[in-house]
Amino acid sequence: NHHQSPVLWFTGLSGSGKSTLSVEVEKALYERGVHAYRLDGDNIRHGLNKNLGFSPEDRTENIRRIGEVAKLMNDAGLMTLTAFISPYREDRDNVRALFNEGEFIEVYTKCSLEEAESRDPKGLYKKARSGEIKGFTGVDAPYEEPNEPEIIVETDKQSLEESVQEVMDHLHRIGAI
Ligand code: GGZ
Repeated sequence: NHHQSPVLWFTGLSGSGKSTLSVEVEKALYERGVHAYRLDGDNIRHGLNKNLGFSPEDRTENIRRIGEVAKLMNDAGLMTLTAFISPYREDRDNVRALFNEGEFIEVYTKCSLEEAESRDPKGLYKKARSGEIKGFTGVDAPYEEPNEPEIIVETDKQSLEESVQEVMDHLHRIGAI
């Protein structure tokens, strides 16, 4: 029953700004002396989960493992940030259930498909539209919006700075920082 740091679970479409925002929030936390660690595709999908692809089953397993890792890091006392599409509501809710009330903070990086697709930093939407990639989230695979996320940032309407501030304000409000 000691004080627990929360996990910030960023969810949203590819190109919605999960990584960008989580990196900036991690920086803002660092500047305040908060020990945080970020899980993203680079350190998870290339390592622990490199045997997983993008089928519905593999995405579910991806999110399950990330949830368990986030739980371990949280037990170790770190504030944990995760940046994965996590397209299925049930998978996110299963992760939420690993944590105490208030410790799981779902951050929805809400962004229209049109905007996310126009950003297309890696050209993946283009490949999905041409059929080169099958089962791409938002094109021919689902994204289930959170019903009651703790935080919604509208990355196609607000600036990155505003979004960072919104997350930091929330953490302040709940006494996490
Ligand atoms: C969605 C895919 C796919 C498919 C490869 N669908 O923009 P990115 O490149 O950097 O982010 C996407 C990333 C998604 O991996 P996650 O682990 O976050 O997905 S999930 O939570 O659904 O398991 C994208 C790239 O991997 N990518 N193929 N078919 N995104």
